[in-house]
Amino acid sequence: MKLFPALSRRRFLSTAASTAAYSLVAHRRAAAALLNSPNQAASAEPSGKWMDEGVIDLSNSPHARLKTVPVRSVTIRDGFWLPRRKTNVEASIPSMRDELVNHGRMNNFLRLEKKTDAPQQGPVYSDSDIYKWMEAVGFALQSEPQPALRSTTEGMIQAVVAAQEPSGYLNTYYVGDHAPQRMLPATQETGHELYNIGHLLQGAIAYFRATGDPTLLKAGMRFVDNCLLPNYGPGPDKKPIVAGHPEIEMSLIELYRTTGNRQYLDLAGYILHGNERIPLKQSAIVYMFCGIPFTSRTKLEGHAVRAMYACCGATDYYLETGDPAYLKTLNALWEDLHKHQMYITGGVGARSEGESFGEAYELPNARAYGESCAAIGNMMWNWRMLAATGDARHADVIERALYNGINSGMSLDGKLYCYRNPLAHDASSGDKIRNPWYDTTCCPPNLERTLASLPGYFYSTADDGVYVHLYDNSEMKWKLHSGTPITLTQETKYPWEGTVRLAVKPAKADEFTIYVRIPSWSQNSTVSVNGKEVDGAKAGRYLPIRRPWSATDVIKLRFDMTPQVIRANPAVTDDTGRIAVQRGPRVFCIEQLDQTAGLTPADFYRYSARLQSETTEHYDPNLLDGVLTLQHPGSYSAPQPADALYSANVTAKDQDTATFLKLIPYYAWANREESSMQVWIPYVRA
Ligand code: FUB
Ligand code: ZN
Repeated sequence: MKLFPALSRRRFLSTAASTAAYSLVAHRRAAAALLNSPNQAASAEPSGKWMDEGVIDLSNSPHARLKTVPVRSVTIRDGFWLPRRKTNVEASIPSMRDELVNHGRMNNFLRLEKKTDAPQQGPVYSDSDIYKWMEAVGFALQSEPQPALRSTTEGMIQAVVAAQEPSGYLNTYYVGDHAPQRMLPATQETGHELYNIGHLLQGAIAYFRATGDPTLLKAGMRFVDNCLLPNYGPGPDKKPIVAGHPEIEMSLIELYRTTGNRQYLDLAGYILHGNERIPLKQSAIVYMFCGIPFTSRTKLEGHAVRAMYACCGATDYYLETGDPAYLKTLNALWEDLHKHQMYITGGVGARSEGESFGEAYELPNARAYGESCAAIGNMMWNWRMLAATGDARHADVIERALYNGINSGMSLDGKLYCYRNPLAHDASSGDKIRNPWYDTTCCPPNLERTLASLPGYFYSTADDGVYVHLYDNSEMKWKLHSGTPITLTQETKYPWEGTVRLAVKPAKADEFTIYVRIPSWSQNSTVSVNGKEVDGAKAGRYLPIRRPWSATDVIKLRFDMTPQVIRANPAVTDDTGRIAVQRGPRVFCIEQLDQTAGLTPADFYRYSARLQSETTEHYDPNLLDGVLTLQHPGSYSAPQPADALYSANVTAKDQDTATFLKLIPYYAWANREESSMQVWIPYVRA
């Protein structure tokens, strides 16, 4: 039996047109009108509500305490993130496109149009990498129109759409000999069909929000409307779904937000619930983080990216439905993340085997997996949790992951990527940590879409005012819920320095609250308004400042950037006897090539740091695109000619040649010649 029998062209068009039957809330009519009239929409200039939608659109989400602001409403100016974002657009996105094309990923689509006879290339999830790249483009275009990039992308979108079957089915792997496997239960477990479509939808929505062009979005909707909704779901007349790699849930909910069609939300809820009609082994339930009710989960386990994406979808579901069972589970999982599973870099996923979470406190350093996608999933999940709760602890995780375990994922020149983000590295192992291409190339376009969407993470609005989450030179031009336009301008050298000047300019004097985030690492923070100190700044909280604001008001924030020596919970045995150094939001590390002791890469683990010693700082504009380095007193044990595997009668002298350790920010490691690296450094008492 064919799962998706081919429709006649006429029936296909009429089915596509039936999407007009959505139940729409009034303010979504403009966007929906575009979606339902292809000719008009394809040529539409950006205008209307879709321009105002954020990284995710929470403007009508009843259980979102915080609402997103449009990506285009925030301009990041010269500071820490601007060069990274510029590199992303000028080097990463174009070079990644070349890599995708050169590795046959576009030919996979063109082959279906008979424009090439090149064989299918790449794993079953290869289509998703094209879609994720398109999402990066979509977000980049939301910040700045780039005609050349847009026109290249339009050509690629045409090729994708042309590869769609009249039934709405779209996948470049499950064609020809593979077609009979479509959506079989076993394929659903491992075949990534819905994962691919989920990424198509996210890419299409970002592109639509950038340009108003719904071409790709309509292709995604055709799959959902024609292949999924009529055939899959609860009830005896429909087939069951198991989302073997969660991703479709959050994208269906974003599609619901974009169109107002409740069926998408309900389908996401059904998938999050799991369906016992597809019996799964316990190991699959753990690994895939799906297949049983999400609300029955009690801990993070299995494949880290799958778990993070499932948590994103579940939080999205909560934001729309307010189902308390979801929030309860999400909070329990978050506690598990925070107490047992997250690296100091915000990375998650300890084990290479199964790319998975380990046991509680299992956080090895050199063997750490810490896939870039998992750290990004962590950020995306915490973004949703922040919206649901308004709790600054989620913004702290976002910042930690962003500055460290995510930012490490892309080289300074924007053309090499980490798949794994270990916290220690032995250069003599031959393991090359940054590469331009991976056959499983999920991480590079994921990093690109994250950097491209970054402006959307700086602020949120709430009924009583506005939240400031992240700090960098920037300007937001948006509006309060009262409708009053507001401009917020940050001037700062954050994260090099801890002061931020925040100029507040409402279009008319108005009373509202500005919630400024006091990072959890800043134990001594001061906040003032127009020179007058405001009491109550507490680390790890938002400080609400409610008053009548007018156009000349200025908030000044001062965060404590003193380098901090961090120890891990003793249960993290891989960190026993070790310390890490953090300054502001950034974690530091030692790279062998910065040290003066002259050890070989394999001897790298002979360094130790002296506890209770003062760390000094030095900004080096010529190193690693300009970095602040730290110097910390330390020592090393020189290799002995007769070093045995085990030696008796060791004296302190054997271990103790004094030196200074030079630390660089973790994100910048592995950007020069191959070098060993450590975040967690063994310590000796001073
Ligand atoms: O399965 C698709 C992606 O490939 C996963 O998210 C990554 O972990 C990698 O396995
Ligand atoms: Zn990845």
